[in-house]
Amino acid sequence: MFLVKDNPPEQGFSLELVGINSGKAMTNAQRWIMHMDMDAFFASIEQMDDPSLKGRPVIVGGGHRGVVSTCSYEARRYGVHSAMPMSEARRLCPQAVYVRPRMRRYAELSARIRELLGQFSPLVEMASVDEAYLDATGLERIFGSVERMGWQLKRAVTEITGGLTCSVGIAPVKFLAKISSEQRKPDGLFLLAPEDVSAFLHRLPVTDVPGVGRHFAAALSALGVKTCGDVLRYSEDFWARRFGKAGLSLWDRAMGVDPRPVVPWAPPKSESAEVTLDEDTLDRELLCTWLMRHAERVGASLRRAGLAGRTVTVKVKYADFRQVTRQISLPERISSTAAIYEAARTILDGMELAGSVRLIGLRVSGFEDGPPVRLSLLDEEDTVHDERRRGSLDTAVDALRERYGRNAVMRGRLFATMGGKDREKAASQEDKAESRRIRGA
Ligand code: DCP
Ligand code: MG
Repeated sequence: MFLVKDNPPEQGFSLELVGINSGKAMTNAQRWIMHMDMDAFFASIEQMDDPSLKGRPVIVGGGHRGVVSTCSYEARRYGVHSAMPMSEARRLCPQAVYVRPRMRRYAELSARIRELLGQFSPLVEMASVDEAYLDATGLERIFGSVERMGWQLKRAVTEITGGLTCSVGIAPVKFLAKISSEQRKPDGLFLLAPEDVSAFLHRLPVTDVPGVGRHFAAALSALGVKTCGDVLRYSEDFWARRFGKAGLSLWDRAMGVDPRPVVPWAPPKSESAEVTLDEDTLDRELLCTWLMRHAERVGASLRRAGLAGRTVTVKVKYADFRQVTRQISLPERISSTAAIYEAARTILDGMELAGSVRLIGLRVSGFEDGPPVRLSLLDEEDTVHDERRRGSLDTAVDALRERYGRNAVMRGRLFATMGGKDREKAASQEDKAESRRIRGA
């Protein structure tokens, strides 16, 4: 448990709490979900790390995507917001301080927060880099009340991060907890008690319900449906017939129903990358180039997550859609781009191509605990020496790419052999992977 000195919990975890989600021991207990979301996360970190930025409009963004990642609340007053083109932000708020994202620093603080949250509840779901759901059912017994738990959590987050604030929402179900955490932003706490849910929903704009996008909202507006209260003017049947699953889900939400449990984060079992080529090919050099590109992507993900794997798999799909996979298990775990590439290359070299290839993929799996070590296809001393060099090369490349964008640094092999079209394709794939990652998917 995380102990706040001046507010000690009355007791430790009791055995009863183990079965929080089993639905048995707790049938009569009020279900509580807590949602915490960091305030202007990237921008607040920049302000914390450079105190001269405090109180000033700070806009984090740029790089290859050319959009605003986020901005400080001071900049939001000028109408700047996430995903806005940087050029528009500059027009709206030319006096702001513009900062490039430092993903590694943000990830480090995110991991620290995740670890802390695990001391508040056994069920924590990191929903993105800066937000999490905690199942708080039954925990009022430990903290005095679920609201006190929320305040303690806020204080602990500030302490552990060195000064960042978050906002907390507490409600009986997930989507209401998320909406609640937005009610008192920044640095706020909002508790939606079960007896207040119905009045809260009655006024709640449907556009605030997660999952209601622009198109759905327009269709709802045409029906005169602006709030969750309006949703209930039509029958459940109507919603099912008219909008299918989305309609039923909206009806549920308008009734305050959201059965989704808090699903704790589990480490990935593997990391992979693959590409379907624009044209089928027999060219081994081109395939190797893609393996290098995959090794870079997979290696960078592994290193970011602090993982390393012993098994490397290459997947090849032929023009006639037949698919083969070949894998090797290494004596030690690897995460460096060079080691992953070497292993993949060894596999490809040993494969006879049965026709032209339409897809080539690479996967690293077999993660276990312990420090990442390397490919020992080389003898021991060389391995250590070589991997140290590889490690520092990877660190340098990761740092440069973080700072100047994914395509700022290309290994010689890629630069020499990859045509402009392929290069663009590789870049756009990485953009997609990057945005998935940022969204926390
Ligand atoms: N982010 C991003 N691109 C987006 C949205 C978000 O890079 N289109 C990043 C930057 C944010 C972080 O994710 O700091 C968290 O996203 P939030 O939506 O929680 O936004 P903030 O934490 O910045 O602000 P808020 O106080 O509104 O939560
Ligand atoms: Mg946030």
